[in-house]
Amino acid sequence: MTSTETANTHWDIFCAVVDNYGDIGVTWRLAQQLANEYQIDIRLWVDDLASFSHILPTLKPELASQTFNRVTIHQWNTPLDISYQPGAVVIEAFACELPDKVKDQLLAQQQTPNDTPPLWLNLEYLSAEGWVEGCHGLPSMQPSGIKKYFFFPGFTANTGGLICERDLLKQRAEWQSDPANKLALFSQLGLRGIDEKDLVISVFSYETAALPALCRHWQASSRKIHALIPKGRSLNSLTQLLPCPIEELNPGQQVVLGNLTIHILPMTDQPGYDKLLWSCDYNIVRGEDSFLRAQWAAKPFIWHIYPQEDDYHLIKLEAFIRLYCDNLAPDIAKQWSELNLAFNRELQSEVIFHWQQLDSLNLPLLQHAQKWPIFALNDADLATRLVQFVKSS
Ligand code: TRH
Repeated sequence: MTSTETANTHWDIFCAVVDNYGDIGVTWRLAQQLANEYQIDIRLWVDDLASFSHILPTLKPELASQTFNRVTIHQWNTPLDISYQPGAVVIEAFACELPDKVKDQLLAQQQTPNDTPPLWLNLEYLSAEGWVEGCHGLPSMQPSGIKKYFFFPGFTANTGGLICERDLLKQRAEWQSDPANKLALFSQLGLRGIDEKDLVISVFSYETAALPALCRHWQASSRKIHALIPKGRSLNSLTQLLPCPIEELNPGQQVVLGNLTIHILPMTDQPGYDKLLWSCDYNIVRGEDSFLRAQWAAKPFIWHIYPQEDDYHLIKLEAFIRLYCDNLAPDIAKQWSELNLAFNRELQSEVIFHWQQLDSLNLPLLQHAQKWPIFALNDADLATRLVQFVKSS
């Protein structure tokens, strides 16, 4: 679909914030990419603008509608108190239930001769599991007689792909080609005392006993290590290492523990967070969106996956590990897999052991991380595949 063909046919994206920032993080990136790269008029409906404002600090949560970066953002209240005008596509993100008004409208259009409701899609969570290929793009007939299609992001050519803006990898490579960029960013974030040769690790995880274990290990490291941690859930696991209650910590503050310095970070907007990931030597990330952005950063990372019932998340983690390690030398693959599994299972001594083992293999791990994005993207990113899917449906 060319930009001309998509012009003036708006799409609606509905996002319910479950918890944390991942749902809105993913939909916000997708909305901007569709608007900017495909000139689609996007209306993003969000039920929790206060959460959204953590990753878009200039957003005004009290406004019913506002426009940022060519995307119109609407407060999604129940019942819907802003009129919904049907467009070409309606996307419900992560199985959020569409508002009744929207469903009624789809049904009315279905029953009107010569009228067709928008193409209805459910954007699913990202998974590297094999079954995703078989389910991607399948329709499900709703009781109203309207088809809803399931769009599954994924790492292979037969899935919906991965969110990655057109120039992102180029911008990242340019940024990383000059070490002055990372040092300027650290200073802009109010971080002091970071030398170019120090090891810098960003930490954005959930609570886990693996984190204080690693911090104690880093404390005794022969090299200076800086852990950059935004105010949030990671710090809940570090209370015993902190000099004061978490509420009293301020961005820019440092906690020095031997050769480890913990820097308290402000939350930044998404472009700022991307640059942080590009600038660190190692990134500890979580959920879905930061996990993917760490891959685009082309640096080694640990993935703290969102915990699910019955440890189902470990199956998802293992599926990704299999894919990521496919072309990795067996000794590195083993240490990197075990490190990720131990981190997620909160196995403290194992985490330290595998971190140490991996230390001497850092260069080949970095080289793998640099090659991975092109391999993971296959022929097209998620927005491109989504536009193609709409065109062919
Ligand atoms: O916040 P998360 O834990 O979100 C999770 C996952 O998406 C999970 O799959 C979902 O089920 C659950 O929410 C409800 O982690 P995630 O996905 O990494 O999202 C964080 C977002 O916050 C991401 O878009 C990056 C952004 N971010 C910033 O913009 N600035 C920052 O300073 C930081 C630390 C993050």
